[in-house]
Amino acid sequence: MTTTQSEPTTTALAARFPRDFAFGAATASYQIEGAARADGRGVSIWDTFAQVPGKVLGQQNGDVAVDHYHRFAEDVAIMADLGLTSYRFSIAWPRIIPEGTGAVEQRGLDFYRRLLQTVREAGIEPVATLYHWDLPQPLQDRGGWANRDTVAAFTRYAEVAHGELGDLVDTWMTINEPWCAAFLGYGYGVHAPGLTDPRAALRAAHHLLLAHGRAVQTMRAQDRAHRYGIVPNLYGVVTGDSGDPEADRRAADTADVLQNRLWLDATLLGTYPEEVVALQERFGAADAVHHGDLEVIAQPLDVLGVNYYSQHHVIGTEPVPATEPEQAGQEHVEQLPPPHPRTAMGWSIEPHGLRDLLIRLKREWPVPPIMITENGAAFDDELIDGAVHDHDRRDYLSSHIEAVAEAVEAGVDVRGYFAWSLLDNYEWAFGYDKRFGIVHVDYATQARTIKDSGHWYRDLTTAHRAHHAGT
Ligand code: IFM
Repeated sequence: MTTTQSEPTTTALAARFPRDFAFGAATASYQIEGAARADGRGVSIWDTFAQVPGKVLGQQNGDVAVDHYHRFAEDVAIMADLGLTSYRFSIAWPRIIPEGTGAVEQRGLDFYRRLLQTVREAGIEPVATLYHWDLPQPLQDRGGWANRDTVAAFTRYAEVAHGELGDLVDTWMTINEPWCAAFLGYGYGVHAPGLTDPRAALRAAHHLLLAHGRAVQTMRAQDRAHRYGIVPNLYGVVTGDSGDPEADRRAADTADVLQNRLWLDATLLGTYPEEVVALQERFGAADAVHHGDLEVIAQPLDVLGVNYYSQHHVIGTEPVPATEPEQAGQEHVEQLPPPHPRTAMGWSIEPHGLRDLLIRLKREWPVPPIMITENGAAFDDELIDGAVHDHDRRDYLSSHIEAVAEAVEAGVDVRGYFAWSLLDNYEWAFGYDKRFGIVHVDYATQARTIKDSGHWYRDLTTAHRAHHAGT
C-alpha cells in the first residue's frame, strides 16, 4: 500500500542520501529463529533464564519465536519486497559450537549458509553479528563473561564462523550492545544470566571488549578485505535541573561514562575513562584488566555500529546507599521520567538526539564510517482487516532517518540505516508483548503482514533507488 501522503516525504528524504547508502533492517538469532532444539543447537543462557519464574513476562521463551529457522525463505522474500539493500542478522553461537568450546556443529553452519545464499540471491547484502546475547550455557556454568576464559572461546567461535561463512558476508560485527550484555545481564539481573553483582558486571564489560578485540585480530588475519566493527547502544544524556548544577553535571557525566564513553574510549582510544577505572577498583574488578588488554581492544575498525533509541534525562542527588542493583556506582544519579512522546517501552522519542550523537561521535572520537545498526520503536499495534496502521512507528522511523540525513549533511560519515526490527519478535524480558517489527507476526499462525511503516519504508527504498537510477 502506498499512501499518496508519504510520497513527497519519501522522495525528498531519499534524495538526501548518497547512492551507496544502505537501507536495511535488523534481527537477532534468539529473538526470531525458534527451532531451539533443531540440528544440534546447544542451550544458551536465554533458554535457561527464560525458565526462571518472574524473569520474563509470562515466562515466555524463544523455543519457537517467529520460526525464522524454517521460514527464512519467506522472510527474505519480504526483505526483497521491501526493497532492502542490506540485512543485519546474528549468528547463534550455540548452533555453531553447542558447548561453547569443543565440537563444531556442521548443521548449524549449513543453516546460515542456506540463509546467506538466499539473502545474496535476493540482491541483499548481509551484515553478520557474532554475539547478540545467546552465550552457550556451559560457558556460563564456568562464569560466562565474568570469566576471562570466555574470551578465548569467543575468539575461536569467531574464527570458525568467519572462516566458514566469510565467503558470504563482508561486514562482521563482534558484540551487540556490550552495555546490555554486561550491566543488564551481570549487574541488574534483568537479562540472562540474571546476576546482580557489580564486580561480575565490570569484569564482563572488560571481557566482552577484549573478546571483540581478539576476534577482530583473528578475523582480520583470515581476510583483510572484510569490514569489522562493534555495535554499542549509545544514548544522548540530557542534564536536568535539580537546583544544584554541579551535582547535575556530575550525574550526567556518570551516566554518559557508563552508557557511552566506556565503550567508545576503550575501542577507539584504547583507554578507560577515569571513572571506570575508579569503579573497577571500588568493586574489585581491576585485576581483570591485564597489561596490554587495552591495545588489543583498540583494534582499528572499519565500521562502527550505532544502536540508538532514546535519550536519558538525569539529575544529581545526595548519594544514598544503593538499594537497587542498578544504583551501584550511580548512587548520585537520578533518572528523570522520560519526556513525552514515548514509545510502548516508555522510551522518549527524541530524533534530534540521534543527530546530536552522530555529530558528537565525529567531534570527540576518531570514528570509522558509521552504520545505524538499530533504530526503531515498539507500539501497541493492532492487526485489523489485514492491516496495521502503525503511523506512530512510521513517524518514528521517518523522523530518525531525517536526523541521520542532517548528520550526513553536517559531515558525519554514515553509510547505512537498519530499522529494528524486520519482524515482531521476542523482546527479551518483555517476551512477545512488545512489538518492534515493520512486519507484523501473528504468533498463533506465524502469518506475516507488512505494517504501514513497512510500506512506508518500501516507498523510501524505492525513492532512493529511483533518485540514483542512472547515476
Ligand atoms: O530487541 C532489542 C535488541 O535485541 C537489542 N537492541 C534493542 C532492541 C529493542 O529493545
